[in-house]
Amino acid sequence: MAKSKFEYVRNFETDDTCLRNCYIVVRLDGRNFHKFAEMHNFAKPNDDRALGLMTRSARSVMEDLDDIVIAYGQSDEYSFVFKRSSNWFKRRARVILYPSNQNLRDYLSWRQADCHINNLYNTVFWSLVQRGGLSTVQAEDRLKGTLAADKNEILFSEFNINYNNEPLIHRKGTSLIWEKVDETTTKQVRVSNEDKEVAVTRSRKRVSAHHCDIIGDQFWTEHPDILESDG
Ligand code: DGT
Ligand code: MG
Ligand code: MG
Ligand code: MG
Ligand code: MG
Repeated sequence: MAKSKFEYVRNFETDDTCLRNCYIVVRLDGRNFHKFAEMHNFAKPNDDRALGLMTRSARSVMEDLDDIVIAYGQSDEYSFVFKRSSNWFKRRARVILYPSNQNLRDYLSWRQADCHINNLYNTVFWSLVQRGGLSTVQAEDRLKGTLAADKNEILFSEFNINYNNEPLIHRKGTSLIWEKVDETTTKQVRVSNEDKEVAVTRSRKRVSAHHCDIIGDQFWTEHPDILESDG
């Protein structure tokens, strides 16, 4: 078949191949999620059913795309990090490139810091509204200009909440990574005319969810397989 006169539009695509050897990060953020959450009566500030659904969805994306080394989710967003050697969608752009491990960790740290700032604010805000009887406007006024320490203090002295004891999933978000697990199954084998059951152990990769700090070194030291070495 002759080439259509529209073929030429493909040339517009050729230039945007992402630089080789860079992690590719795609962050998906719910559009106008505020409205969606209202419409479906989400619990405030954190709706655990919605969080669970987000993580289930992200998990199936990750299980489908072997090239994703870590996925980080909080609020209405998930960031998917593709390994440096990934050739998915021919490395076509409209994404953000992070060439070094430090750059990539800084990106994820930025998202986790955002999670903390917002969740602390939301936790105090909705405590003031739901338990303190303030209107949303009054709660907003009350929190204007307050620092993290002030917010912790309001939570503690007025609502007996120690913010550090709030669920990790809300304070730290969710990191999905590949982890090796040993799976043991029994197998029927025939040995010298006898049926025998033998245990077979094989190593398998599985997506596991973590709600820990990813800003410090510990997480990265404990999971050295996520990042490839620089250089
Ligand atoms: P955008 O992203 O500019 O289209 O606008 P939004 O509305 O998606 O705003 P964004 O992404 O900056 O902030 C996320 C919104 O989603 C924020 O208004 C709080 C809401 N949200 C996220 N998680 C929950 C939840 O678990 N419960 C409730 N009630 N709201 C949530
Ligand atoms: Mg936004
Ligand atoms: Mg959004
Ligand atoms: Mg949330
Ligand atoms: Mg958002």
